[in-house]
Parts: sequence; structure tokens; C-alpha cells
Amino acid sequence: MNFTLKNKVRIVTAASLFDGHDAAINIMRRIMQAKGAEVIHLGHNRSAADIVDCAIQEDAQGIAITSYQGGHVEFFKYIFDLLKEKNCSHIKIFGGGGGTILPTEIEELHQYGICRIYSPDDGRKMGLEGMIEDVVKQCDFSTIDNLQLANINETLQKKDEKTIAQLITAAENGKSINLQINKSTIPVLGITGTGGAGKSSVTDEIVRRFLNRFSDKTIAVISVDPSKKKTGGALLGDRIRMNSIHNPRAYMRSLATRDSEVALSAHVQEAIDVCKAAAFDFVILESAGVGQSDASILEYVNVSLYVMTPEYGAASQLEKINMLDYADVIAINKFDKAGALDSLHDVKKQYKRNHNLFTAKDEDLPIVGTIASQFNDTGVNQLFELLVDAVEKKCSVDWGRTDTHHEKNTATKSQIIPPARVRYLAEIAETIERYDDWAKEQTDIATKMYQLNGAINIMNSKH
Ligand code: B12
Ligand SMILES: Nc1nc2c(ncn2[C@@H]2O[C@H](COP(=O)(O)OP(=O)(O)O)[C@@H](O)[C@H]2O)c(=O)[nH]1
Ligand SMILES: [Mg+2]
Repeated sequence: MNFTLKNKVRIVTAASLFDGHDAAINIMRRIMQAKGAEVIHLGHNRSAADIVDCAIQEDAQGIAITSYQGGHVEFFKYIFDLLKEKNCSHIKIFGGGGGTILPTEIEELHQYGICRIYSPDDGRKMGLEGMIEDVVKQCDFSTIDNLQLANINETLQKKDEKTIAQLITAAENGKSINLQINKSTIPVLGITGTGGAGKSSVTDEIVRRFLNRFSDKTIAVISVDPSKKKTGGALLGDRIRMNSIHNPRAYMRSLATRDSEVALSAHVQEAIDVCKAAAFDFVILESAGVGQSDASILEYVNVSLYVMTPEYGAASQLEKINMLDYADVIAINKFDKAGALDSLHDVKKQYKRNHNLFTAKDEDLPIVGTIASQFNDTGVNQLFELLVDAVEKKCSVDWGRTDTHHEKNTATKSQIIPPARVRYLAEIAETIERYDDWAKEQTDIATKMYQLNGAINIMNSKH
């Protein structure tokens, strides 16, 4: 890298709506990460509103999009208009779409205010690295220079997303701001576990159920992912799993650890405090993947959830997991994997040992198998009930639950095609083949009858 960034640069990347061409943006975002940027990647097929809302909530300096399916002029202009409408014109827009974006269209978009659309010619002249350096350098500015601190608590309580986001950035930059916080009444749930266990997928399912169940309540999610020690860059990928946060009652912010040794950012507490000052009813903190001994999330949260999978190796490994001592609730996610029931049994046994609960009934332990990737999973439903119970009990809040039924079933894999019907396509083909054979048989008979009839007629006519 032949340049140093003055500011932490955060860029939202995505492929445009109805567009599955994500190879190009994946190349671009990896180079951005290597240049030290924190990239919030949204993947493909993303709407202008998704991208703009994300950029504001994440306090990004830039948006970088690829568009190959046409409609790019309208798409880029609409993003520009939405940013303007939300008073966030400082967020710069970059893009590309190879030869599908004509030079005249590039000119039109630049005139409109899009920062830069890169053509294949630009690629030839500047190279991939040159283009990305150009993007990253143009995003190297502070977003918090004009942060209005007068009446900050009132603005926060209106849940102004730009202000919330910029206050979290201020905290990350070491600026302390005096906020009014009612700490005692806003519960914080910590979700931790090994990388890839499904923490973000479980978080998304909890947010969905929370928003559905409590129609007047608001929620904030703070998600931490690791920074690369070598480059300082980070892929903040949790947001790609979050489908339920596109709701006016939800806010999400991704944080990079900015220090690859730890599972949490040093500024997690301040980020939680900003969300509390903004009077969200519930805050969820998702840690970056942790090792067996890590339990650092406990310092920041009232209730904790440990997410693991059936693939932890041998049962003796469970003895090393610190969170089995401390977590209020444990989810064995990916319960669709082989050996899931065995691991549920093993984890329950270990939990009883850790907590000296040798006489407790298995079904009373706060351990549940979940399949977060499955719609309306019974295990996740049960998990949600356990978490609401734990929050109400530990934080003395009354969320006024109307529906208090407790599901006891651990996740069961619901098959889209039941076992008895797995051959259904073959059965349809066989039925059609049988019908075709029968129809051919019938036509042969009819043909023979017709021929015999004809022969009879000929014989008769000779008489
Ligand atoms: C690879 C590819 C695919 C792959 C995509 C793999 C993937 N996961 O991305 C596959 C085979 C799956 C595919 C499928 C389809 N494709 Co296709 N595909 C392409 C192809 C060959 C290359 C696109 C690409 O990634 N280029 C690599 C990038 C890095 O280079 P570039 O595009 O030249 O971009 C330059 C600059 O613009 C700049 N740049 C680009 N983006 C960005 C972003 C930033 C931030 C920056 C800084 C710079 C930058 O970098 C490059 C530097 O030189 C193009 C044709 C072509 N030769 O361009 C067709 C093309 C885009 N596909 C096309 C079509 C029609 C389709 C399909 C609809 C085909 C079909 N009927 O099924 C599907 C749709 C897929 C979907 N779900 O959306 C058409 C689009 C036509 C149009 N818009 O009018 C094209 C143009 C082919 C054609 N001539 O018909 N496709
Ligand atoms: N088979 C299976 N895959 C899952 C399940 N939950 C999540 N996943 C997948 O596991 C991968 C990692 O999930 P993610 O939520 O990002 O994990 P995190 O790193 O712990 O936050 C993704 O590809 C998810 O789609 C599940 O219950 N079953
Ligand atoms: Mg995650």
C-alpha cells in the first residue's frame, strides 16, 4: 500500500437490484479490505433503499455498487436522491458495470452527482488496484466534523439514525460525549459462540420474532466482526444474514474489532450506551467468533446466549467451553446436521455437571436445538421464549407478553418433500409413460379394428 488512510474508511458494497452478477463486486471489496477499509458487504440483488439505509446506519463514507442487468441510470440516480432526501449527501457513490454502462450514461450520472462510474477503459488505464485506491482515497474523510451536539439527547430519542451512527463513530474515534442513559431498564442480550455457528442467523430470527411479538417496541443490534491485523481492513459480513432489520423499529451497526486478538471492539460499551440513550427497548450485541475460553461478552450484557453447533469434536471438548458455565441460554444451531441429538444429550450432561444440577430434568434445562436457516423453526421459537423469560426475570422488565405459551419441542427438520414423496418426479414420469403405453396399445387395437373393418368391407363389396 503506497498511501496511508487518515480516517477509518467504511464502504457499503452490493450488486444492484435483480442482479446476480456479484463476482466483480466481490473482487472490488476484497481489494478495498486489503487497502485497509472496513467493508459492509450486502451481497447481490439489493434495493436502493436497502443500500441507503445500511450506509446511513453504518455511518459509511461510500457506497460501491456493480450493476450489469440494465436500469443503472435510474438505479444510481435513485440512490443519490434517497441520500439527499435523508440529508446524507456526504455519502459518496461509486460503481461499475463493464460495457453495459455506456460512456454517455457515465457522463449523465457524473453530471447528476454520482462520484464515479468506472468503465472498462478506466480499468485498463488505472488497473484494479488503481480504481480501488481512487475510491478509498475519496472516502478518506471524517463523517463527524459537523456532528451537532446541541440537544443531542432529544435528537437521539427521536432515533435519528444518522445521529446514532455518527455518535458511535465518535466513540470509535475516542471522542467521549455525555449522554443521558436510563441503563437500568433497557436489557442487553449478548450472543456469542464460535465463528460460523450461525450467530447472525440466530440474531436475525430473534429480531424477527421480537418485532412481530411486540408491535410497539424497538430494537438495536450491534454486531462485531474481526479486523485483519495485517491491513487494518475488515469484512463486516453479519448484515448479509439480516433480513428482518429492514423495519423502521430496527437499527443495526457493525463494528470491527480493530484489534484481531479480541472478540469484541473496545468501543462496545459506548455503542451500547448510544443505543440506550436513543431509548431502544432492547439491544442485542453479537460478538465475533470466540474460542472455547472466551466469555468477555458477559461484561456488557444482562442476558447471554451461547450459539454452538453439533460439530464440536469430542464430548471432552465441552469441558473447556467457559460459556457453558455462564450462558443463560444455549442454542445448538445447525440441528439439521448429523449427530445433533447426541450433541444435545452431551451438552445437557455437561451443563448439569457444570451447574451441579444432577437431578434436573433434561427438558427444564435452557438448552435448545435450533435450525436458524429454517423458516419458523420450532427450536428457534422455543429459544425466543427462553430468552424473553430470561430477560424479564433478570432485568425486571415487563414487556407485557400476551402470548405466554412455551414450546417444548426442540427443532425438527421439516422436509420440503416428505420421505414417501421423494420420488415424486419419477412417479409423475412413470404415470405418463404408463399412459403413453396404454394409449399406444389402444391405437394399435383401433388401427387393427379399422383395417379388419376395411378388409370386411372389401370382401363384402366383391360379392
Ligand atoms: C461473468 C458474467 C456472468 C456470470 C456471473 C458470475 C457472478 N457471480 O458474477 C454468469 C455466468 C453467472 C452470468 C449470468 C448472467 N448474465 Co452475465 N456476464 C458476465 C460477464 C462475462 C462478465 C461480468 C463481470 O463480472 N466482469 C468482470 C468485471 C471486473 O469487469 P468489467 O465488467 O469489464 O468491469 C470493468 C469496470 O466497469 C470496473 N468495474 C466494474 N464494477 C465496478 C465496481 C466498482 C466499485 C469499481 C471501482 C469498478 C468497477 O472494473 C472493470 C475494469 O475493467 C458479462 C459480459 C462481459 N464480458 O462484460 C456478462 C453480462 C453482464 N451478462 C449478461 C446477462 C444477460 C446474463 C444473464 C441474464 C444470462 C441469462 N440469460 O441467464 C445471467 C444473469 C445472472 C443473474 N442472476 O443476474 C449480459 C448483460 C446484458 C445487459 N445488461 O444488457 C452481459 C453484458 C453479457 C452480454 N453481452 O449479453 N453472467
Ligand atoms: N445447515 C444450517 N446452516 C445454517 C444454520 N444457521 C445458519 N446456517 C449457515 O451457516 C453459515 C454461517 O452463518 P452466520 O449466521 O453468518 O454465522 P456466524 O458467523 O456465527 O454469525 C451461513 O451460511 C448460514 O446460512 C442452520 O441452522 N443449519
Ligand atoms: Mg456473524
